[in-house]
Amino acid sequence: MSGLPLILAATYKVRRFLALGALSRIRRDLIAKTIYVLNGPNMNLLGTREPEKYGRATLADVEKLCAETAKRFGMDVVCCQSNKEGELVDWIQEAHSKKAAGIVINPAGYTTTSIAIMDALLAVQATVPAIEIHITNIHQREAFRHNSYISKAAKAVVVGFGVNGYVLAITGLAGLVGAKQKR
Ligand code: DHK
Repeated sequence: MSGLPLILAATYKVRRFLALGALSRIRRDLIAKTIYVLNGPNMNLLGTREPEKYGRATLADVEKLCAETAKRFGMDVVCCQSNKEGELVDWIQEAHSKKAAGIVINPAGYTTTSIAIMDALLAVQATVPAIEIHITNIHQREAFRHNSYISKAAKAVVVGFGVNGYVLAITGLAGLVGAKQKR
């Protein structure tokens, strides 16, 4: 091939290459990429609260860890903490209305009592999967901590890894929604 046909073929290849690039960018944008990281009551006291159980990392440290982990997958986080049950329910509904990729939730003291949080997670589970995380191994602790309402609505549960559990939960969630780790 020479002359004009060669130039036309080259132009076609370049345009096809650019179009495929644009398509893959659009597809990337269509994949939900925000993870809601929700922490329940007393998690604002992390760092000073029973450090022999919960460690010395603060909530700010945990949220930074979550943001860094999500970034590895091209994702981002919205981090919220509340001592109020209804506020956690509101954020679960917000995650749904904002089309978040998923929720990582440490319901803390509401784990064993909150039908409202369980119901909210069940209401959105078809499009917004939730991963439940506990810093401590709740099954090794007092019997009243063993029964989690939240587990009935969670896709998966991470317990006992300390604050690294948040890294595992986000990594698991990213895999679940098909996000690929960036180099
Ligand atoms: C945190 C809490 O605040 C407790 O109420 C749970 C959980 C355990 C945790 O291990 O992160 O029982």
